[in-house]
Amino acid sequence: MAKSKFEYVKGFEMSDSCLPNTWLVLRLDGRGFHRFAMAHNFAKPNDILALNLMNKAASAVMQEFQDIFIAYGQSDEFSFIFKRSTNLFGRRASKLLSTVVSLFSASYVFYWSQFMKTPLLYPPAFDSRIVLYPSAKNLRDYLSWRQADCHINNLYNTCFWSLVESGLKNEEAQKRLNGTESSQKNEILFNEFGINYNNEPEQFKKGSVLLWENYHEKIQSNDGSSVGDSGNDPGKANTESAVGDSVMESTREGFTFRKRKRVVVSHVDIIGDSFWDNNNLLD
Ligand code: DGT
Ligand code: MG
Ligand code: MG
Ligand code: MG
Repeated sequence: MAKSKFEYVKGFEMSDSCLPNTWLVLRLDGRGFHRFAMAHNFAKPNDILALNLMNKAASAVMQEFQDIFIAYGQSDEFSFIFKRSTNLFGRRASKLLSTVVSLFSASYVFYWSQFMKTPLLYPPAFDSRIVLYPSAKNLRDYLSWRQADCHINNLYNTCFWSLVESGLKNEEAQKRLNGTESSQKNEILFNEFGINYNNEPEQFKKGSVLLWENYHEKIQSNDGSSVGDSGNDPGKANTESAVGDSVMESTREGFTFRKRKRVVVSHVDIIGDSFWDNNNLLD
């Protein structure tokens, strides 16, 4: 068929495919979540349910885009790291950004009522950007930067809200903490509020790390009766089974197993070497 005379307009579209063979980091961040958190009465400084909702939405993104091999989240942000070799959407930045951020936002709203006790009062939005990192060191430094940010903010916020709870006005608490070192904030927490910062929940101090984990799903006993999905308990907040990638595997002890993978959430240190030594993620 002949092209219409209008078709030339397509030539105005800009190519925005990302440099090949680089780690593709997509970070999204809640828009105006200072206000959003207040409007929805988020617990201060950390609302565990809101943080778990963020993890749920991020899991949904990983399920859909399995070239994401690690995701890291804290506060109102999430970073998704795609394999260096990914060719998803031809590595087109606008296509990747718009699809991931809209799936994340839709999932956040879709799962809201499963996590939150208050009704959703207005639609949340998230911004997003892509940054490409050419070396493993750059990528690790990026993730270290985000996790260090989580720790710094959490220490500050834990201190700030303890001071406010003890009777200080917001401005007074801010003034008190102005210019203080980490060690001084630790001392304030310990001496004035009996809080040992080291004992604060790992999720608040370190944020959330989402990884793929392989497992064997028991699907059938030798008498042909099916058994429950042993690996995908919906009551378990920290795991999500992947769909569409199962491979019939083996029969052992009268049971048939299927090899599957699922997203697992942990709150581990990703700044030091041991995480990277124990997980073979950077080829
Ligand atoms: P933006 O990103 O420039 O549109 O503006 P915001 O307001 O989203 O600022 P941002 O992203 O730098 O900081 C995140 C805000 O979200 C911060 O004011 C604290 C709030 N927030 C995030 N998680 C929690 C939480 O678990 N509890 C409470 N109370 N607030 C939270
Ligand atoms: Mg921001
Ligand atoms: Mg934000
Ligand atoms: Mg933020």
